[in-house]
Amino acid sequence: MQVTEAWLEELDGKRIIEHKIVTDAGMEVTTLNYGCTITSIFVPDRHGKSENVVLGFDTVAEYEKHSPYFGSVVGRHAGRIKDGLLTIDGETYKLAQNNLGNHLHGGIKGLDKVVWDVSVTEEDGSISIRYSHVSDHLNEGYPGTVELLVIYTVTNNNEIILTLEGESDRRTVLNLTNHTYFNLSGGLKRSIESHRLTLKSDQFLELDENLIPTGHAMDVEGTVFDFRNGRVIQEGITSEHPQNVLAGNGYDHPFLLGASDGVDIVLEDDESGRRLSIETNQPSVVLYTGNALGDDFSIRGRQSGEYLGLCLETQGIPDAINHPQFPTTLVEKGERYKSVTKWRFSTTE
Ligand code: FUC
Repeated sequence: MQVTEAWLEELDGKRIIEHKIVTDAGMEVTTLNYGCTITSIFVPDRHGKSENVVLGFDTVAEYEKHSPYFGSVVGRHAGRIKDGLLTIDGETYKLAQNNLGNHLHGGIKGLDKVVWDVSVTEEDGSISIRYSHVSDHLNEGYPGTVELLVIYTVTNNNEIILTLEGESDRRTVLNLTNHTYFNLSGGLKRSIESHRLTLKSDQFLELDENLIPTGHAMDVEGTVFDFRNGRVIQEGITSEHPQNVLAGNGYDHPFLLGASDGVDIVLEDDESGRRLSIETNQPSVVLYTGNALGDDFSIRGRQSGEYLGLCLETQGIPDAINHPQFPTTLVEKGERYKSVTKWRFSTTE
């Protein structure tokens, strides 16, 4: 395995640094310290042909201008928080309102737009890129000075282990995720509509018209939200289920995950034979099928557009602060927040 480093332009007085890791098994992962962004992942198809399977740009300027969180870490709180209001211990904090009067993905300058400090560690059979950043008290409105650490560990087994950690000097909320858009066809040859998803989830969260959880967990049984035995994404895009229609014809929903020890999520593209298996310690995954992906820019020479990529955002519950029946995203002073998700790429017969 090997890692190379390239120094790009400066932003906010800090150097933007790109890392590229190449594994012995033929995987190549490129990242930036701007937003802890994964800009490309090359993995072989069933014939051994290596191609990029995520949405990303070649320049930082394009990330600043167009990116709907392509490959980046989002936070401090992923998803929407109603009216941008966060009440903790009787005190209400006004978060940045960057989505129809609500708060989304950490605000106007969320963690996806920060230039993080970076270091590299090499172990036996893996290389880790470690990003650190201190988010100040009341940054984007959030209480607490929070020390954040994001580690991407790339292994010789074609895995990427994403470890997202934080510690605050006062009670606050934390809910980080990585917002990669996958497209396993390779080099964006096709949309994700024919991808097959298997998800160990009995319930998804109903959304209101602003895509905020209403508080109702709905049973997947008998609906196109039932991915327990695998389902092609297309079925949810053409579905007349009011929740698919409301999400912009597709999925933009949190699915509750059980406490399973093994693989929770499998995404497959039959034509290329590529498979992505995901394990996580998080209580939910937001499945977003790129319903609102703009078509007014291009992605490495390919015009962007709806359903070109699909996100599997393993995380705590969006708007959890307003729904005490769901697992909390509150963290205590000095408590270590730690989210771990493993992506493993392989091929089918
Ligand atoms: C996802 C969705 C949102 C939004 C954004 C870019 O996580 O939940 O609806 O469009 O990403």
